[in-house]
Amino acid sequence: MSDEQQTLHAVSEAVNEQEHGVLVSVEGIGPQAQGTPKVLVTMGSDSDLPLMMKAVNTLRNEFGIPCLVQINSVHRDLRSVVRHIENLPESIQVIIACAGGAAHLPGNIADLRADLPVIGVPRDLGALKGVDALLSMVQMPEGAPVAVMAIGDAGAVNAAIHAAKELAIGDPVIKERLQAYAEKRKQRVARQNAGLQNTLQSL
Ligand code: AIR
Repeated sequence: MSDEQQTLHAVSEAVNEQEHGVLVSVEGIGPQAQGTPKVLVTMGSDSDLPLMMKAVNTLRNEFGIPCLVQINSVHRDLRSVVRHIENLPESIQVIIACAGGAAHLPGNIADLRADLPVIGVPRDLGALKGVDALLSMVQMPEGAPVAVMAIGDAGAVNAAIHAAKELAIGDPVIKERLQAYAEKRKQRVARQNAGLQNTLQSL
């Protein structure tokens, strides 16, 4: 098993065992994790986990932000979603919610939690290429906004960055880490330009 598969397996096992979510931080998962969770990363099914680990790993590895991971399905167990979301730890300041298909989880959470920003990540389930999930999330009625990201991997990573930006408003350490992250992106372009002659010759 690769490191990525092992991490995924550990999160999946821990989520299945715990009703109220699993703490994940840069130190580890569940009992190994440290700190208080600032972000809830929730999704309709554990089949969304490979996608949402992109958000979890960006939060913990790039920004050092501990998060709570929890499965919530508004179409399979709506009552438990209401219970979970109404009783989140006080430390949670931002919610990232992913679902595929008729993806009503972020919108429902936006209604349940008028006090917290909700970021939606649409998952591509195949049949409609994720456009179904995107439109389910984005067309919220006035008054309950969901900040919807791109479909798929870019959306999951961007959800974590967006959450970090929201937390950075009151946290200078996260602000610095965001600057460092942006610097790495600039360096990537510089590297591409530095090797451009060779790249052109190889095509
Ligand atoms: N889903 C689960 N409950 C409500 C929704 N929209 C979504 C999950 C997942 C998809 O249904 O978020 O993306 C398929 O789930 P599963 O468990 O069949 O793999």
